[in-house]
Amino acid sequence: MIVVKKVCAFIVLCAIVSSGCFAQRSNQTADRKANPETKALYTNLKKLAEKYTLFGHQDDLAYGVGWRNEEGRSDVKSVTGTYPAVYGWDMGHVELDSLKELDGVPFDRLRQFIKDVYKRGGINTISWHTTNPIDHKSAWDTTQHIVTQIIPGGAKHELYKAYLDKVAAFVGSLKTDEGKAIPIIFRPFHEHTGTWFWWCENVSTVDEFKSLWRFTVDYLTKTKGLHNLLFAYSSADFSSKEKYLERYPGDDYVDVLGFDIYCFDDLQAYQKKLDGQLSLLQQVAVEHNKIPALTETGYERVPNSTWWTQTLMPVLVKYNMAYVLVWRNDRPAHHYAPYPGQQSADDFKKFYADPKIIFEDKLTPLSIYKNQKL
Ligand code: BMA
Repeated sequence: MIVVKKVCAFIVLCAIVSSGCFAQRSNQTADRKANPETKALYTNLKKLAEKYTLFGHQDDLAYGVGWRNEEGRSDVKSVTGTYPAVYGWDMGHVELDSLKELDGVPFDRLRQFIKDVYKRGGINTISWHTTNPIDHKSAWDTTQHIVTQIIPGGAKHELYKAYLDKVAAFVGSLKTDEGKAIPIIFRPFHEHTGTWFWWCENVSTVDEFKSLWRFTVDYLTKTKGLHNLLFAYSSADFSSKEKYLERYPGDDYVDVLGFDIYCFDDLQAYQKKLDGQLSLLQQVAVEHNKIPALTETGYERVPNSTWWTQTLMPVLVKYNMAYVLVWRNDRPAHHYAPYPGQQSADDFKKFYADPKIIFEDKLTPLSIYKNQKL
């Protein structure tokens, strides 16, 4: 009798565990078939985030203030002596078969930059300021409801598939000389809680957005067979966990959680908003077992000489963000990282030297694409 009772108790316990009561949120990549390097990146980035934050810069190798396309040059390196750990790129206009992405970087160069970064043990993340597949107007054109027409069941769905075919062809071409697919953190449909892109919340419903996201992930991984992608869900402003998760397509479709936020002249207002949102993001990331990151930030022209250590750092240091990425250095009036002589350059060197922050010199020895104990 006692044996029967014990067996029954064991069966009940198994049922509870398998029903998910005690089950931990999945610790796997959204693409279960991701290649070993991509899985290692996922695991290692999550581990590193417990202690460190990697520094990232958009288009770092392609151009800077006063220069364009000079082999090996980087404004970040010119100031600190080393490259960023994370490199942001954009593939807007790949969908148009254009030779250059939307900010003028030739796709052939972009491919080479991504290869160089990977070889040095750095991390590549790609956003997609895509035109819309219906009339090819810019990402910022919100004059019609596009999403409802291009998701599965929509009249223009095939046009969206044709766009994704171009994305898949480019991503599929990101390989090492030995033919290994290079891991990429893909960050589509960013800032969706804003109102300025055709995929934003003012021009798509919650369900339409989720359908667009899920279709995109499934098409790239299952139909096109790409297994080198981690997927980053990154919003603009939000004021609660519920709001942040409103358009969340689900744990099986996302690897990195982030948001984009910019600093304007009221530094304290920026700090307050950043602090509040990072706190919410961190809670959501823990609850969903995902990698948290500050996917875009910065202060245009960095017109404050201690912005890095006195404005950004005091807030950043409170949280476990895997990386923080500042936007591109296009011209004197539009840049987010310093260059030699720029007024925040000395302060940026102090930020670089902070033990919590990792640039490429400290990342390379960690071999983040290898499955190992960090
Ligand atoms: C914006 C600006 C634009 C650019 C776009 C996409 O923030 O930098 O000049 O075209 O990002 O990179």
